[in-house]
Amino acid sequence: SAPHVAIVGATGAVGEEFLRVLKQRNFPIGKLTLLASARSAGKTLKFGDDEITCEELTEDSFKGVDLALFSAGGSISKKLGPAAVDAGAVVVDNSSAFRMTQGVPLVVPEVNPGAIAEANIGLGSDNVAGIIANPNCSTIIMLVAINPLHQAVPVKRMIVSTYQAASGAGAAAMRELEQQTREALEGEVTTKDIFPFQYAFNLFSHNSPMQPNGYNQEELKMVHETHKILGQVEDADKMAVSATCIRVPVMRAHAESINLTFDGTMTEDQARDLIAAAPGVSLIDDRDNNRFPTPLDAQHQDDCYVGRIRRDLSQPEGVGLDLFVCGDQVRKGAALNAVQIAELLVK
Ligand code: 2RA
Repeated sequence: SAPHVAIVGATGAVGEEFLRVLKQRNFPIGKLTLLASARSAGKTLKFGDDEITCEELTEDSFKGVDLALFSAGGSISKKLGPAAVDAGAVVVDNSSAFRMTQGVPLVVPEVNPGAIAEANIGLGSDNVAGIIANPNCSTIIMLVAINPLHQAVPVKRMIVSTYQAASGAGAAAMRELEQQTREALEGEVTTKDIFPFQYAFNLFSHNSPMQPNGYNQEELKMVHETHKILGQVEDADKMAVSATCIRVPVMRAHAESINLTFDGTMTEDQARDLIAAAPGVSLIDDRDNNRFPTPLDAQHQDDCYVGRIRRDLSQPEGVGLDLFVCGDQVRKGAALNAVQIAELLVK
């Protein structure tokens, strides 16, 4: 029978995208429970033609739940993810709480779907309940674009610069960007509640905590999550990855510039053909018209869009490649990826 699905953090940007994606993809649902904070409990949300009332999230919210999609922040996942598993639910967690935990699969369905079966997590009688972690949005968008190439010719070094949307910092950051843009056009920016400096007509180093080594947490997530998702455990096998993450005044789609060094030969034509044939990515790579991916092309879309594929002239022929990718941070970067994981469980 169709699973009893619970959404934790139902009223957030990702929570609402879960509902849109589940409906659009006709995900089989026997019963749907929406869970939110005490402040948001009682709100009703649309699910297709139905209106569903959010219940207050508690330890006891998971009785009878088969599948729980979490997107309510790391502390809620840490506190209640295990309680959901104890109640027999499979948890797909969008927070960073368990991503690097040994035994918790970290999954991009186009890249490493097998990690779920390896953990024997599933909804069947011979499966176990457990937590499956959804990777960080910037990692998902990067890997869905480069994986087709890496599977053909191993990537040994990847340098990525990101241009990350406001949605990654939450709905309040999106509202602040809009408000500040108005204020800037009127001559004076006064609203600075989310970030301590102007966001409108500006860009800045990603707002995640800075580490002693000079990288911020967002950048280190892209490094470490890449290794786990690609199954690179031994240091000698690990792709050399360096990231610079920047927040830019864009609403909900991330953009990333990626430079690759291959352990073998990868021409730009081979790369273009591999990406054109790969799931989850589409090409916008029109040099004649200088037409390449933009965040507005990618927002609200399932696919990530790849362009600017070109030989890296600073490296020997066939060894280095540059490309540019845009992907919706709320959709493929969070809700869609999690629902695609859930689809693997009900297959
Ligand atoms: C960001 N990756 O864009 C994060 C989303 N939690 O800030």
